[in-house]
This record gives sequence, structure tokens and C-alpha cells, in this order.
Amino acid sequence: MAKRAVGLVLYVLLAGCSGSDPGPGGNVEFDAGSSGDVGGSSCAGRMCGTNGAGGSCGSCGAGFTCTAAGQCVETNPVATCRSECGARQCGADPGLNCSGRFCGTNGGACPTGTACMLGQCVCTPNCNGRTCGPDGCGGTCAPGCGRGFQCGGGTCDIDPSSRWVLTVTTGTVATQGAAGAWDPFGGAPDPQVCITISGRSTCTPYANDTFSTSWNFAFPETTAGVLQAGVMTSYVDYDSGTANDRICGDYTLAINRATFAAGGTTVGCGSSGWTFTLRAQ
Ligand SMILES: [Ca+2]
Ligand SMILES: [Ca+2]
Repeated sequence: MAKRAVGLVLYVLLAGCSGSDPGPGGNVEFDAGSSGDVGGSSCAGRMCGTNGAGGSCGSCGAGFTCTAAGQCVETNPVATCRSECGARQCGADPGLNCSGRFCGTNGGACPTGTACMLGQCVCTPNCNGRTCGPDGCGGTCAPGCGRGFQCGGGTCDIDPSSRWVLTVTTGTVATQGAAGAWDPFGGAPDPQVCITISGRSTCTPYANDTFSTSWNFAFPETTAGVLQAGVMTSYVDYDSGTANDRICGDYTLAINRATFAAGGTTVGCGSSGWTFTLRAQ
């Protein structure tokens, strides 16, 4: 057997030198590490893989993989981040292979009070719980304060020095007073509202014989501070020649913020009352 094997190898070597086809099975030992044309195959331009005729064009080193085109390429190429932060101060790096990387010096974050917008840390308006006043970024919180109000701590309150006009608009009177009919022979009342502002009493005209009337009478302009402190009011049935009947007891009307904000309200007693509006000047 030994002689026969040696003879076969010699035959193959000689045949290879002559350029003739060694024939099937003749090149078994010849494959390892060979290159170039073998049996009509080609490794030209190929670094690895099959030679097309059952042979090999070589293998790739560790960390490399042979492609179908016979090229050794990195099995797990290390992606290199091509940063495109440029002038960006924050946020994700938009560059190629930069996933997980950020711009700026704070891991992509912006300082407190600012937010990242298009790579820039911009001021964030702070109007939480505020309806007026500075928003922290040079602007103003909405909706702001109406006429006669001033902003304090982010909320609108009455400006005590603002000037207002109180207008008594309409009134209603109960069908009967404490002593029955308002006037002799079952007569209807003659309603009138009087208000004392800063020591001076002013009255609406009286309405003749009616349980429901509309005066639309504007009282003298005064400050919010005076109205907040309270003004004495009187709601009467005007009686000629005798003392007026009180429709409601005289009382001090102190106007609060809610009423200023609402622009007026109705006051009174039982089913009798009068309505007024407030308008800042
Ligand atoms: Ca009367
Ligand atoms: Ca009367």
C-alpha cells in the first residue's frame, strides 16, 4: 500500500506540472493551501471561500467573515460615530452611527428652566398657577389682569386705587311689606335705592307704583378701596309726606374681589332686591 500511495502522489505532481487534468480524485492531497486555477476553477480576486470546483480559496482570520464574493470583512464592524453636534447644546447627536450619544456637556440635558429645542437650550415659560405677571422668559402669563386689577404673585387682585362706577340697574319688590300693602288703599311701592359714598348720599329717582323697575342709574365714580371698605345702602318705598318705608333694612355693602371680577351682583332681602353693575374707568 505504501508504494502505491507514493506512486499516486508522484503521478499527480507530474500531471500538475504538465498542465493536464489530473482527473477525478487525483487532486485530493493537492487542495490544501493551493491557489490559482485548479481544474477550471478560479480564485482570482477572491481571498476566501470556494473556488467553484470543490476547492478553497483560503479562509479568513479571526473576527472576519467570508462574503459570497470571496472577500474577508469584519464580522462585527465597530461603528464610528461621526458627530454632527456642531453648535448644538443638547439632545441626541444626529450624526451617523451616533445612537446613544448626546450633544453638549450635560448628557444632552439643559439647565433647569430651559428645554432643548432643535439642539438649543431655550427658556421655558413658567406660568403654572399664574394668570398674570412675568413668565420667567421675558413674557407675560395669560390672560393677564383686567382694568382695575393688578397682578400680585401670579394672580389678579383689585387695585384699591382704581376708579369704578357703580350703576344700579333693576329692582324688584315683594308684593307686601311688613304692614301689608306698601301704600294706602293697596297701592304699589315707589322703589328707590340710596347709597352713601364717602359721606355723600345719592339716590336713584323713585319709580312710580311698581314692583319691578329699571333705573340704570350711575352713582358717582369712586375708588375700589372705598367700595371694598363698604358703602351704606338703603332700599326704600318712597313716600311723599311721610317717612319712606324700608323695603330692606339699611346695610353696608362691602364689595369683594369676586363681585368686582363678576362685574356686579344682586343684593336684597327675601323676594326684594336690586342689581348693580361695576365698571372700571
Ligand atoms: Ca309706603
Ligand atoms: Ca310710596
